[in-house]
Amino acid sequence: MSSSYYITTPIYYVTDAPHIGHLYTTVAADIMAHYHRMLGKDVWFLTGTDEHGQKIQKKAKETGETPIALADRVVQRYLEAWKEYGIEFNDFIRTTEERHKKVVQAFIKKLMDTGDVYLGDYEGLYCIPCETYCTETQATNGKCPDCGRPVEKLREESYFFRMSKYVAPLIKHIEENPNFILPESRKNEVLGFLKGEVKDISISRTTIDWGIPMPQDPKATKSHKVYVWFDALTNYISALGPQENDAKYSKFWPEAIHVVGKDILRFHAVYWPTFLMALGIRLPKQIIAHGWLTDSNRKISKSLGNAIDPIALAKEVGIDGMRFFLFREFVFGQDGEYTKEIMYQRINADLANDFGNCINRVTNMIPKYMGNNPISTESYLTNPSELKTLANNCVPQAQKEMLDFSFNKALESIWKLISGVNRYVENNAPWTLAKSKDPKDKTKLEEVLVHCHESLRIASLFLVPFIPKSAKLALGYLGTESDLNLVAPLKTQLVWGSGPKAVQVTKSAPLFPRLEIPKS
Ligand code: ME8
Repeated sequence: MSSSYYITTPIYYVTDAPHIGHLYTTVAADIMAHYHRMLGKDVWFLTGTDEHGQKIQKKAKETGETPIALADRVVQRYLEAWKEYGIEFNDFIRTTEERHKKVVQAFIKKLMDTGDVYLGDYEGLYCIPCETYCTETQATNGKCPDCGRPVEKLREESYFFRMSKYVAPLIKHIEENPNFILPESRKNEVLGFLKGEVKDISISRTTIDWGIPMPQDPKATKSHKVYVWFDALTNYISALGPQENDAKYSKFWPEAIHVVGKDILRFHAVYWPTFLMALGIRLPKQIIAHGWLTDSNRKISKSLGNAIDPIALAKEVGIDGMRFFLFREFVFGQDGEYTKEIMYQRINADLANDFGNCINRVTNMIPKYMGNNPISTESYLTNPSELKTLANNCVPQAQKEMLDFSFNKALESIWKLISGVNRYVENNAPWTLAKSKDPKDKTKLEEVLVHCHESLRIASLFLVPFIPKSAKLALGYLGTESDLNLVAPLKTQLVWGSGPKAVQVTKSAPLFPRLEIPKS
């Protein structure tokens, strides 16, 4: 297994501030980056913004700004939101940066030299007021799908990318690498598309000014800008600085995992791999497509007017509450209906009641029944118990589920252990054992508490990537924050009995106050 790990999010349009959908993808990548850092991998986590093209140019016109002023303003909103949510990216790329533009131009130049990008005429249905092309199916009754005005047949000079040439090799790659596109259902969608009629695509635009210029070409009669998707997708490589930093590029590029929403899967699973094949660059390792967060079964998005501000949500239910809810409630590959009620219920039930209460109970009982000095755990942990059996089953299971991006299942597995602790406390009633004069009961009491403590150490450590602030606080109360120094990789530290031999436990403050569900 490689020791490097490279994970990316889509680069988001700077037309508007981020919403809960952008947060979802970014936190997913952050969890995976955090988790793999804890596993001892050398991680590179990239996010950023997509700043060229028609959408940005149009929006800037509406707001009365220059496109770059708009980008500079909106990018701050992304940076603020990611800071608030504790997103630990290694790099943030903006497509207006020089380091990016020069790679895009070098790539296009190479494809022009090999003949995979060629000059031709583009013919399509065009809406003049919106300055966009649309397909026959989009233009119902010859009307623009956006503004409803009549579209016209237009022909213009354009550069094309010879995508058709790479369809067969891409199908072969997808079939030979079953994990290249996940989940399976999305992979089949991509294969279905590839097995239909795939044409060469237009790779330049003459209708926009706000874009990266195509390289000089005496054959061209107009000034062309690079198609925004070619520009945007290249970020995953330009950010690694392939020309200046070969070591970084060689180390991380072969490990690339792109996390994307299902809306942009075709660009990542068809366009990008065919561009790379034409450039003679190896393909990314994996493309993971997740579903949409919906509101009344409609995709949550700025353009539909149902966007939800992540910073306002953090104020309401807390950063960790939000991070947890998004990945416990929804199945990563599928759409999920977002409602406030479900969010409040989930956070209250799992974090306030189960996890928070459990930490509170155990860190309260240990000083109460075993005294305020550090307690020694070693002698008790070799004995069997139902918690030990549970931990030995659930924790490896959760680790397996993480590798498949099955966040909800991994959390469910860890919750089996947490609920197990609550049940074990009830069944063994430490408060009754504490009243007994029998020395055997005293030993039993200590063993029960130490086994609860060990289960919570393991659960809290596993939860660090999901709910970093609260899980670290929990480890602090349990007296095992030294686990966070990761002297051994996470996998080893998650093994029963691998924690510190003596721990100083302190009674915890409530980790998650119960939330009052607002009346709507
Ligand atoms: O498409 N549910 O940028 P974008 C879940 N610039 N995820 C959602 C979502 C929702 N309701 N809404 C948005 C672009 N997303 C291009 C990408 S990459 C080379 C260029 C997330 O600002 C999801 O990850 O429209 C989706 O793919 C992305 O935001 C689209 O962001």
